[in-house]
Amino acid sequence: ALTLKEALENVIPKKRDAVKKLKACYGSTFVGPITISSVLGGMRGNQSMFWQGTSLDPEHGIKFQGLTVEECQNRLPNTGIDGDNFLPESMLWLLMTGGVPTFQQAASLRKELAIRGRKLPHYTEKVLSSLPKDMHPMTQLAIGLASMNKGSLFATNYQKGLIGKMEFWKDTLEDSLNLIASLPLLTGRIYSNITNEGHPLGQYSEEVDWCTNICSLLGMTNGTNSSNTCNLTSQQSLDFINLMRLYTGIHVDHEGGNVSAHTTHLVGSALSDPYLSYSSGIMGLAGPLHGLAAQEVVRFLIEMNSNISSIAREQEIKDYLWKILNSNRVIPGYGHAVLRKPDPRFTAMLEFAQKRPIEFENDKNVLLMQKLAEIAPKVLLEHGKSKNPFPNVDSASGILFYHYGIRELLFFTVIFGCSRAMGPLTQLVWDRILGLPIERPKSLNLEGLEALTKAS
Ligand code: AMX
Repeated sequence: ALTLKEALENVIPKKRDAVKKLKACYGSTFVGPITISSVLGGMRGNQSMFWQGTSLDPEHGIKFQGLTVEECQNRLPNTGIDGDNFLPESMLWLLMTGGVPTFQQAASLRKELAIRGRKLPHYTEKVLSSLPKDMHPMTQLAIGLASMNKGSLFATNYQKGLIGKMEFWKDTLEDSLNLIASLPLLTGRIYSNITNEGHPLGQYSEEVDWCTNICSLLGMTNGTNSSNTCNLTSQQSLDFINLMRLYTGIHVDHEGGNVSAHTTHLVGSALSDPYLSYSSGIMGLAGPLHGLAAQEVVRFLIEMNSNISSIAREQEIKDYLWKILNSNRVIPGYGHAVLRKPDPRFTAMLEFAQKRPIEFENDKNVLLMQKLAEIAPKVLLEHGKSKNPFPNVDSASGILFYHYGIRELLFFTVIFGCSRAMGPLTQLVWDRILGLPIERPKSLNLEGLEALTKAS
């Protein structure tokens, strides 16, 4: 079977030619207007980034190399033995090469990552063990990743002047795969820092997939470690692993303009290596307007449950939602800047719960999450402000993790960060393949903008 690198090498010449032709023949074609609202409004609607792996369709949601979430679920390989969800490793292959991997290709990438990720560099271990255990887990992740820049092949070889520009992608790919592979150990290390005085909660194995290692190192699988504090049955552990595969498989990327993806791309455009670039992306993911929404939803559901007498009382739920809206607050987990339909990633997470009715029958937070998906859109429609009254992905994800025992709400975003590495780092490899330049938009001051109004 071809390795990921070989499969990538096969598609590079065609893509390089296409980009060269586009630049040479159509370089002056207009992509769209840029308005003052866009300049002052977070560059909304401003089509000015090149991003290959995913695109966001207002009707169908995110598409991964043209495939919807549902198509990915039907077509991307899983382990073949213990799960109904595709492997994020399969998704990485799809993003990187543009093609669906065979079962063997997915299995070989799974193995390759498991081997690459078996050890954290000693200096990273040292840095992580020195951090206060109450330090924000995303700060710990960003520090851990940035420290790994010391071992970056790209940075080392670039400094030695050993590589030509068109070859930069090879070390960028090496670093990116090493970074992605290191995330189970990094994540486990951070979770043990915040919950277990830094003592390991589980063991790493080269024989299992990336998500099984993440779950094991979070202490969520049975029998892997004597200090394991997890109370899950083996079926629950397996379900949790599949939840992890589902979650990390569909959060990999959401076009290029979101803060974590854009930051990685921007920092990477200065030829910073993948560790520094993605560490910066993680800093952005830590923002409350970006990666923290899932945690807001968990708080919201718990609070609502303590304020209503029963989930069966629809009117009470409606009244509660109206109280929030009337006090000018938003209903977390609903609405979207681009999507105009229920988020298919939400639907996938909801189906995960629906397939396991007995598991969730007594979890009033998960039941409320499901009930809200019926009620909240009606209320938001009546309210009439939100352009999209439907649930987004964050409506369901956090509360499912919470159900299985991940109670440290700030930690959810670290799991998000594991997943999100795949999309932006794929793009970084492609940035190098295509030799994209440093990003440098022109900025304008107030007087500059005012001058434009006189000209028009
Ligand atoms: N509850 C109440 N009001 C809402 C709403 C919601 N869930 N979603 C949008 N609105 C309101 C907006 O606040 C805005 O009101 P305003 O005119 O008084 O400012 C109006 O509806 C129009 O907003 P919009 O164009 O539909 O949305 P947007 O593109 O400005 O913002 C988003 C999108 C996600 C920030 C917004 O829907 C929101 O705040 N949702 C709740 C928080 C949330 O779920 N965040 C996670 C988003 C998923 C993600 O990207 N990670």
